[in-house]
Amino acid sequence: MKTQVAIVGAGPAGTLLSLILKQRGIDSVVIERQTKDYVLGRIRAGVLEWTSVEILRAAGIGDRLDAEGHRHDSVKISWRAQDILSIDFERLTGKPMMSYGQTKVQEDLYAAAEREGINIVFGASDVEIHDVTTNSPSISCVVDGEQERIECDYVAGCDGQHGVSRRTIPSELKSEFEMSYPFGWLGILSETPPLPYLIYANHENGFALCSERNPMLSRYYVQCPLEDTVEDWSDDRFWSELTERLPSSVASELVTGPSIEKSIAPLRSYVVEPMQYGRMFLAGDAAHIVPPTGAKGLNLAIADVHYLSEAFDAHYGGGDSTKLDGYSETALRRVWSSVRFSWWMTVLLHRFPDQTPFEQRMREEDLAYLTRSEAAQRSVAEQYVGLDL
Ligand code: RFL
Ligand code: PHB
Repeated sequence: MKTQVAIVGAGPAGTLLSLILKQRGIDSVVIERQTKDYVLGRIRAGVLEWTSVEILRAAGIGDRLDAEGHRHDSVKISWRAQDILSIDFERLTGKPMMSYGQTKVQEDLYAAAEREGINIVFGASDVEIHDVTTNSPSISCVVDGEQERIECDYVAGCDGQHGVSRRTIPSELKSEFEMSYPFGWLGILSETPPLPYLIYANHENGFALCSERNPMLSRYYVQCPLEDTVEDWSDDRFWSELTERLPSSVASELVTGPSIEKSIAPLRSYVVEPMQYGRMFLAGDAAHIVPPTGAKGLNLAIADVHYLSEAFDAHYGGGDSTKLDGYSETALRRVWSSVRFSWWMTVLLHRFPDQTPFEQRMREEDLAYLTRSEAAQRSVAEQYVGLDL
């Protein structure tokens, strides 16, 4: 096989890239390790920045998003199960954000890719990337027991946190920045009506978050020790812990029910620099991880794809490679800004096992300042809804 851009990974980053490239007349092949059903079954992000909504609309997949997504003008933060602060994005920034699950984004992307006749190869194993420092890179893999090779001009590494692309960059040519947090998030889905708003809670038992997927599907999270397993968390224990971490006025509105999904995710911040090596470019979780507290992971993946597709367009459409050469530098500016915001939200809202009473007071003072200062709220609001591209 021969193509212009070989894309490794058919998550949101890889599939969106192939779709935008197709619309600009650039040919690609996408190679995915998992099956389509497996990718669609992963329960992940739920919140889109307004910037992401606009990128998805421009890629022609805004119809269902506009019909089924739930616009939120504000988000709430509570602490000590008592104080509640509401940050009104629409008033402070003129932009809302959108609740629309990653599962639906992925379904929309696969449907559009199919309509456009994009070649996505699912179930590819032993994926290896070759010769990206030459003018003729290629990818080898095994599909249905057959060895395949894809020759290409460029490689886009969109293969997530555990992919092969990042490992292709020799260690002496990359710098890695990392922080692991000493807790995880236990998340559940339940077929119950969600609260009408998103609320993040800082409580002495730990962080909690109430979110949604649709009018009859709620998504909730509680901070838990890293060693915990889902077996440690019966539904009853989950609901009673969540209720305790919320102000009573909020808890009284909660509708509980059996969970239909339950999983634990560790929290981590990670960035690799640069995001390019020879003719290979990294996008999304392949290059960076953020803890989910800032709701930034999927949005960053979408922003990377925006920059990368613009760069390929300038190269193939106008013979100008300046944007391709500068891709890493451009993408990393937004990456570091989101990494900082996600780290700050995580530190502000979680209980660290070894934190001192002084550190807790600092968090509460941050929250009190946010309550009093519109300037501080505007700063949080503009980062949450997403800075301009
Ligand atoms: P993905 O989605 O991991 O897709 C990468 C794809 O590459 C495939 N792959 C390979 N393919 C071929 N060969 C190989 N060797 C391969 N290795 C891997 C994988 O099978 C996969 O299909 O990365 P991508 O596209 O960069 O997208 C990133 C997002 O998925 C991620 O950042 C978000 O889900 C993070 N996230 C959130 N982001 C938000 O913007 N808002 C949120 O509200 C939000 N909440 C969350 C989250 C992530 C969570 N978890 C589970 C980590 C909540 C949670 C709990
Ligand atoms: C979600 O709905 O899954 C969600 C919402 C906000 C976050 C993280 C996850 O910060």
